[in-house]
Amino acid sequence: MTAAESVAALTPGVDAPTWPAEFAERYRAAGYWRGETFGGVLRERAAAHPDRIALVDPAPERRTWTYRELDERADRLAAGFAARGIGRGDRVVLQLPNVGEFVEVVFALFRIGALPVYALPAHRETEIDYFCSFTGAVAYVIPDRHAGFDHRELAARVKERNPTLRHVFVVGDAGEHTALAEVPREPGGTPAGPEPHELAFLQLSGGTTGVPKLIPRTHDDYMYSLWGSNEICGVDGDTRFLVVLPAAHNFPMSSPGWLGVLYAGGTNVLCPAPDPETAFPLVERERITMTGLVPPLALVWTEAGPKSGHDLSSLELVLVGGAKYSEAAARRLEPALGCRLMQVFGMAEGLVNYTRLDDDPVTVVTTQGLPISPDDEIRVVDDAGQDVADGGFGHLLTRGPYTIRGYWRADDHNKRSFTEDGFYRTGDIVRRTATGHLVVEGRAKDQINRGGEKIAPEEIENIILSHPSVHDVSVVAVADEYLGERSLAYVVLRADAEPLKPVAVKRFVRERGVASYKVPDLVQFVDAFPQTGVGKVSKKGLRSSAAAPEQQGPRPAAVTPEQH
Ligand code: AMP
Ligand code: DBH
Repeated sequence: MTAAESVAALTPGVDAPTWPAEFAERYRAAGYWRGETFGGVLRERAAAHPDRIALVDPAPERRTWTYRELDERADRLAAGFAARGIGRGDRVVLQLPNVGEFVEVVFALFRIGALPVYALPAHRETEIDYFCSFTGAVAYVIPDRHAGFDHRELAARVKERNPTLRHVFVVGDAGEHTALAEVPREPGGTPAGPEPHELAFLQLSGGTTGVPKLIPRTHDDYMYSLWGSNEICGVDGDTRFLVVLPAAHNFPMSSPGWLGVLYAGGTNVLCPAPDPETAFPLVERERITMTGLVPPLALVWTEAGPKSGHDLSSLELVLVGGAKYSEAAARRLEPALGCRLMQVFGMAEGLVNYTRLDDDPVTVVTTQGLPISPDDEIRVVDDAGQDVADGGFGHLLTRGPYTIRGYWRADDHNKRSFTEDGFYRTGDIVRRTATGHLVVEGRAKDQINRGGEKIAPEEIENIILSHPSVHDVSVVAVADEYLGERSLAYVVLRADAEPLKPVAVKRFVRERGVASYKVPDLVQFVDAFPQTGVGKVSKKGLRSSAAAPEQQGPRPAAVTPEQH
């Protein structure tokens, strides 16, 4: 890839549709797009309050970064990356757990205008290979080992297959690769950074298709989602935020997330694991004021809070989102943790809704909130695309100052996921209350929401279909008391195939190298699927006939719009 091609990749409109000029002008005029870049914001905060603590990485020994240190380290690492030939518009797949280096690397890349591609720690060879090849990534950043998995071996295999991938940087023991700590860190010499309207990074979508979609976010638009969130959540320089969920997820990054907290000059504490045994001592010791959880975790925290013996009294606000939070569970959180609850319904594509601190308690436990911006356009439409009256169920479409107009290099898919006039088809079925609050009632998209982790059934179906004994497969959601939903694979074996055990199907998926949350929770062998008129597998039929045997779990989730 030439330098000119790389820089083109930064430019909105080149690899993905962007906001038409009249919208961009309107968003600037309204003050939403402030003309800031992430690299510039960190520089300003470091000048304004150099000695405040920006980051705490508590394990294995407590390390802290002041704003000045983070700024300087990002600068030096940027110079080091540049010296190794990483430049503007280059893609860098970043797969780190919640460690200080995550933030350092991200800001170093922001400084040189290279684009982080945010992989999750759980991703494995299939996903990483795809991110590297699809984006033409020049570098891949990993931990040496994490959660019992050696990322260096995977990286070596991925590098072999991807000629664009020139560098593997390792946090820790580098093995055959390059230690991040050894990247030259002479001060200065960073090339000109990106413009505010240019791309900042590629975020991942949970997706509905065989391969994940990449979400191009600009400095201008993402920054608005941060400071807009900060205003709603009351984030300021005194906020002490615990990053409990994987830092690469859009929710803990931006709603208001660790980036929002850095924008406001507060302190982030990086939590190495989300369980109460790890998190509660940190809440106590670091005087945490705010955090964000997915519903299953919120349940665990709610159970554990009152009996933990830890002093959680510093906690002021817990945000819960990523999947539907039941009213019953939501009611229990505030008394159990002694703090306020805010529900958040967001998406990496853009739109984020929050209940408000001055909402009445019933609204907080029964709705998923209001959009950040007065210029978030919300439509709730029926199957024919006609607006439904407030209170009625419909498909949520949205357009606004921080919602993308198209995925990255996905022209065909974009035609389906966006309307001609640029509304994103969220795939969510919602109801809008008289106050404008949205209630998530279901889903029209073919996706499984496993406690906030999104699974595209098609991706897993394709893997199972490649098993020599499998004739056909359909992966669907079933209700789960703890996770909300989990995954069930209906498998039709070939007539001449030896019988298979469910565990063999699960092992097959795991061995193909995908994130473990995508491995089907349940496998059921069937003779045939219900057919639709056109002879295609009917997922609706499957869900309603889902005779999951007792040992395999409860009846299927009422998640499809057809069931309302
Ligand atoms: P993604 O597009 O992968 O970022 O995932 C965003 C999706 O997660 C949304 O479109 C919803 O389907 C789901 N989601 C996020 N927050 C909530 C919530 N609070 N309640 C219900 N669903 C949610
Ligand atoms: O699920 C999500 O993707 C999500 C949830 C809450 C999100 O992206 C967000 C807030 O910003």
